[in-house]
Amino acid sequence: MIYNKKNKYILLLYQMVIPILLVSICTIILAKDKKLVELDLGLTVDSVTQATPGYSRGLTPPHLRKETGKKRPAFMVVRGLKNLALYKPVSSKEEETVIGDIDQINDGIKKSDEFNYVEFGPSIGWVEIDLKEKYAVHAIVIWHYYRNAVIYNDVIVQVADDAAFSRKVMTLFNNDHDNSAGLGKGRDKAFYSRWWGEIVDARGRDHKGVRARFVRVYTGTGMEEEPPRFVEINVYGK
Ligand SMILES: [Ca+2]
Ligand SMILES: [Ca+2]
Repeated sequence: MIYNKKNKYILLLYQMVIPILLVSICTIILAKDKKLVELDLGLTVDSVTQATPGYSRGLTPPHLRKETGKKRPAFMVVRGLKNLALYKPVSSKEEETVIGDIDQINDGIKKSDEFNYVEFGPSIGWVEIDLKEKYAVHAIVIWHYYRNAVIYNDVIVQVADDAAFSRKVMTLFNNDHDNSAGLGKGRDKAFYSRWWGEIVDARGRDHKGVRARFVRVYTGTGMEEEPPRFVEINVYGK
């Protein structure tokens, strides 16, 4: 090749400009993919009972989260998440429910009225949802019965690779501050069940979520001896 000024510029183009362009294009694509959006829980007037029940009297457990009265900050997630729990197989520690059918836990209905909840006997139990395959789980949202102001004890949320919870068990939330459930002391706060649901964060620092197939939500009785009652559980992932 005859080395002249024109060839020099062409070589420079190949060696520097094109790689820079390629890196820039990839960066833009990745940034677009990582752009976060607010998790839409479908909290419309028609889909939840937007009542604000009064506070129970005299309940001041040391680990109760203070309610500010302000709207919860937007929970930002990667694009493309959906409720993977909807209509998937659901089971519980107790064979029988006291009120309702266990399938109501993930039927998509979040209203807290006299027909739309599942009640279990008065002990610490759990409900489990089989997502049918492994997914990246980013958030688990729980609606306990919220028509009355109830603080449920021992809310523990775990994910695992098997139904018996023996493989790759990960605890994502635990507010059992005195270890009465026997799964270890939890540092998470107790909370009043509310119509906006309790979000358990599984996003991780890099927004990759937590890979799992099975989700378990433990719940004890309420602090005023209310029986464990579930309205709905959503599992957001992809
Ligand atoms: Ca439901
Ligand atoms: Ca406890």
